[in-house]
Amino acid sequence: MAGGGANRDNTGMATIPHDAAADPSGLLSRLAAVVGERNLLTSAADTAAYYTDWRRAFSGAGLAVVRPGSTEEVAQVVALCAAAGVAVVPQSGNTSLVGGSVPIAAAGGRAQVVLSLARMNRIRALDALNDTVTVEAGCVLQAVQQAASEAGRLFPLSLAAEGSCQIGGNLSTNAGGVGVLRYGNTRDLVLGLEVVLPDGRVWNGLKGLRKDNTGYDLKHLFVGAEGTLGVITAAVLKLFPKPSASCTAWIAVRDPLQAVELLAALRARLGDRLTAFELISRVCLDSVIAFTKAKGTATPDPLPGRHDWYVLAEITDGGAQAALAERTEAALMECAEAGILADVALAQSEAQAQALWNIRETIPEAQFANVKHDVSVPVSKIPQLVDEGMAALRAKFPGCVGYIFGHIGDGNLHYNIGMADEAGTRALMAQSKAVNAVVYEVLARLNGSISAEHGLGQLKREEIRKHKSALEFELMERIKAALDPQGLMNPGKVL
Ligand code: FAD
Ligand code: 2HG
Ligand code: ZN
Repeated sequence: MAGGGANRDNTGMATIPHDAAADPSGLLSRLAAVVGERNLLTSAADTAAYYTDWRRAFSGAGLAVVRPGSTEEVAQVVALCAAAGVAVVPQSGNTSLVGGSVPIAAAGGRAQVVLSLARMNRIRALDALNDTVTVEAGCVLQAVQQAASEAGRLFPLSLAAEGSCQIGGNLSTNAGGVGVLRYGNTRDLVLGLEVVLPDGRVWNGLKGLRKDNTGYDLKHLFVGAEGTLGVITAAVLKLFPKPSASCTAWIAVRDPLQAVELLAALRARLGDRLTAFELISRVCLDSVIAFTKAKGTATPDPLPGRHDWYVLAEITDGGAQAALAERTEAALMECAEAGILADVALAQSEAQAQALWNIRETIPEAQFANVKHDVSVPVSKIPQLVDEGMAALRAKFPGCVGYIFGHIGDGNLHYNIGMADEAGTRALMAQSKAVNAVVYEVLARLNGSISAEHGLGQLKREEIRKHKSALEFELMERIKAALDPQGLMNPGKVL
């Protein structure tokens, strides 16, 4: 990139001269003038990480990566792109599993820039008495959890990517994770938003109100929109009392039916104290054991015997640890006596609890390559989804293995299909669409969803056409056209 002093262009804006051949419209110079030269990345080395997704399944090139540091800068960047007819791909932590956060490979001739929110990472305010925190969109989720904890509160969104995903991405995907059973999805955790609209205007909806019935609730348009309607720059998030007691149990169950029965039994005994309830198949545990062994660390099997299915449950409460432990042990004992669990290990320390959670959170990395499905059905239909889906898959792809795990308490399973060996899995991945078709057929019968948490991005953009009505698409397209008539926000995603 050429250096040199700033000039004035015909808008009166300061510009930094660029190599004219690489920047025929002068847009890059204008963007650099807004964000500073060092926050406009154009070289292959600097931009590579922004143009490829976490699983290295999607790649596309942009004109540049722009890294604004304030809402005002985001607004100017978006306005400049709109004036130049250049598309904007908002990006937070780039942990999207559906290719939502990177430029599409073929944008129909339209240039794209990646707008990274990473520099907008300030906690603007924490109102402990209102139980709210106001954060910029580029705050890493873990930093928000930490800020809440330091104020004696809980921000309950929690997922394996929490060390790198950012609040703007969480909001834009309406992320789920392991706390949904008790606290809901990200949509349930937001009270207000600040958004830069596709024409560069700023909507300030940063209200910390729990009640506000003054017309359409605009914030919910942007939650789960995957960056197709505007750029979220800040949010007011709900905080909760920080639990003072916590129990973590690794429970062996016969099958998914027993897991669902156990969920009902534990909820009846523990109520909302049951905060997480994750299903883990034995093959997933085995894959974590093998994965960590290959990296030089051991993952001990939490129970002495082998079982086909496990549940990782977390129970939290205020009050004394001893009281919660007693209540939890009594509930688990009753379930064991009633024959709705096969064995259980209750963590005796925070370190033991963390070790159990490490197993769960390592699964996505250990299961990096297979045919992924992020599906949901009513909780009561989970056993059918597993049994009927796997029977249909085995009939069509003999020897296939269901690397199934996930948020069974929310009816959401990561229904990932591979073979027993890597080469077989690679061959199966080449037939992904045929594998998807089998799972989606069962899902349709059970009235489920093909995307429970990761969104549509570019991965499921075509497929979703088969699963929603024409009326639903008409309404979505009208909303898109009303907010983004030029179609500049994250093209090729969702719609
Ligand atoms: P990105 O990947 O950068 O972006 C995601 C989408 O949001 C893109 O479409 C992007 O254009 C848009 N976007 C990003 N920022 C903004 C913004 N400020 N304004 C407008 N649009 C924006 N997801 C779950 O729901 N539950 C899980 O349990 C879960 N676990 C995961 C575990 C691992 C190991 C990984 C890699 C992913 C996991 N995910 C999970 C998926 C992913 O982490 C979530 O979708 C997360 O919310 C994305 O956040 P991000 O900051 O990485 O967003
Ligand atoms: C999780 O719950 C994520 O860990 C990732 O949603 C799911 O890797 C997956 O399939
Ligand atoms: Zn998940």
